[in-house]
Amino acid sequence: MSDLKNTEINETYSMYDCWLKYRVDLSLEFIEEYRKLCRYIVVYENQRLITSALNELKTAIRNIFGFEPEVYNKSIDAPHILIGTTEDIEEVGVELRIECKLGREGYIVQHIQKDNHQVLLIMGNDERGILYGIFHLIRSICIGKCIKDTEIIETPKNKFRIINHWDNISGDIERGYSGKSIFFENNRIIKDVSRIKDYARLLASVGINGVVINNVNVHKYETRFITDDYLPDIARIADVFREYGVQLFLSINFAAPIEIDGLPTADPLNEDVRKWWKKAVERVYKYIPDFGGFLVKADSEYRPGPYTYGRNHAEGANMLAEALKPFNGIVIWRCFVYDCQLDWRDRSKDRAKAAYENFKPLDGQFMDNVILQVKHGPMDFQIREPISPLFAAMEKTNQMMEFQITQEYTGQQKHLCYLVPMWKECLDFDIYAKGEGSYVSKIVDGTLFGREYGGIAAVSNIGDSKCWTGHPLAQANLYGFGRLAWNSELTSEEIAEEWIKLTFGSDKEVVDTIMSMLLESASAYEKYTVPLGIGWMVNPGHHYGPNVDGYEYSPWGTYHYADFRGIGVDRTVATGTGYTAQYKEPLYKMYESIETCPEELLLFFHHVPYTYELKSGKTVIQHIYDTHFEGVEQVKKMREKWASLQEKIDKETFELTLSKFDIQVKDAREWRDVVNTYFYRRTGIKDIHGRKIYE
Ligand code: GCV
Repeated sequence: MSDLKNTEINETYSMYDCWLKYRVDLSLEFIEEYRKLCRYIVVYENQRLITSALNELKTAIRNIFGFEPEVYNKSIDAPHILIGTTEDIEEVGVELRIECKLGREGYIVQHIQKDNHQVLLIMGNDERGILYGIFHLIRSICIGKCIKDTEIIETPKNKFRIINHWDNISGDIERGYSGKSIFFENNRIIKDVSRIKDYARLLASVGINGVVINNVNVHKYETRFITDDYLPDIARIADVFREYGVQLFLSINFAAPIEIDGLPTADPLNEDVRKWWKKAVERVYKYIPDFGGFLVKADSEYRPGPYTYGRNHAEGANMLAEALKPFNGIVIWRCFVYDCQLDWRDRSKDRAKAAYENFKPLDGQFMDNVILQVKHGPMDFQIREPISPLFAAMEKTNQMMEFQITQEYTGQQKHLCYLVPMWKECLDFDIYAKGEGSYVSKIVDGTLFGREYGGIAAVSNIGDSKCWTGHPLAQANLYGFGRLAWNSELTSEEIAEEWIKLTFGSDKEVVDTIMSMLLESASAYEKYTVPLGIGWMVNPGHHYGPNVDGYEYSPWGTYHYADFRGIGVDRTVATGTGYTAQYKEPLYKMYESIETCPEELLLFFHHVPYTYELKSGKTVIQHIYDTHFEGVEQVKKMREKWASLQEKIDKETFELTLSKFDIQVKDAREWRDVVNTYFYRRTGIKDIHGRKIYE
């Protein structure tokens, strides 16, 4: 990896390599077999991406076995690794053991006999497939899989697997907790791209194929990214990502025609505006021939959009889609559209209903190169939300999932919160769009509604911190996102195990300990923060730390309605905002009825008295007290577990992570005491266990 160029002193260098450390237990008996095969590589093609793939394989072999493999472009008389696309391999007449049909970006790794030699075949459907196949092989060796278990035929489930950066040209990152941007610095695009290259490798190694480098809130200078002022430098970044099969995308400002060229309007139906965008798009492709397309936040949190001109979101998106279509570019249009000037006194309004209300009526009106990007929940990346009902409502429209890797509401990378289980829950959720078995994963990958485009995007959690993610263990979320976007059928445990072994090695105690920490972390966070799906209760603005009424009287529509009698938002049709009706049956009835509503979402859907009895037999107030005490104890235990690994983890990583746990223990206590005290003062109801709750 390149030399580090950053100023942070407390971060850990060893974690810079993340999961590409090549830690292998060389005493494993099958290692010898790999060693023999790795001596020689045969590769027939020599295109750019294959070169990167080959370099990755050579680097891995060098690091793992300590020798430089010999590379040939013709058949050889010895065991070897054979690399090529389906076409190359057909040409040289290799017979596969299993008949297979690979999809776009797919690959096969198979152990075959050729001319009396053992050959390990890595065959990609295309060049990206080869790159992913090579990373699969490296991963398999490092996590201790024998050759037989390495064999695989895989095609990614999701066509688009994209990271969204909320980086600004100032170098600041909106909701970034890992230092400054690796793309921008002091209002300029960074000159030295070596760190970007390291990042591209990391992304490719987990199957990410797209990156949006700038914030969806597009400010003054970033609006000009699509002009000659910035495109030469942006093209340099695109070049770096291209080598790793990662397509570059840009967030755009819907009002760009006005802001850049002084047009009187940005009305999407105005002919001059449409021409303006066509020219802008042509310009972008002149610099970046494989440009991915635009990501758009419009009519959302004060950003401009089609509503200003009395147009709808389909009209806005289609204008851009038309301009991008001749170049095979796409528009990713965000559905995070809601009224952020609500009046808390008006109980009939419900922010949760907004995405569905804005987009459902437009189903079928979007061009086929538009994808709607929908946040997983109807609110905003809370630790517990129901799935957005919009996913089930847009049969004739391409849709993509939006997750948030950066931990805006989940501890801001000071707290350990492994998010993969939550993402899995979302993807595995049966939303009944077409009856039973309508899993969200099948909507976002396009298969349920037969859509061509689909995918998963997530907001990045990296910055120029030496370990990329501020908290070393937060790397697991970046790794996990990539793996899940590639294959949503992987389990949280499988992903965690891979990540731990690749990052810290295969020592059983290390693997078991970190695994248990990761897997309990999100539920611990939920316990000591916000109860039963109510969300928010954070300090306004920066969103860190407890403030139960922080947003209660604000215009943002994020209320809990706690009074001295009860708490929760009544979203039922019978007596509340009617949000439940946005779900298809049987979900509508399930959420509508307090008896069948899943308890972890009780306060999201219902307003209940504090004395309401849960299935556990506890009252809501006692549940709040108990979970907050438990959550703190869990965090203390996680800290102890980490401390027990002192001898087995490098000093810097160990100490940095321990310091994060110290913060987490302190913060969890604060959350416990603020939340419990708030409700104790509101209700006057004592904790049945008589624990200390402040007056
Ligand atoms: C980029 C939340 C965040 C904002 C973010 C917004 C969005 O409101 O707090 O920082 O803006 O979501 O997703 O557009």
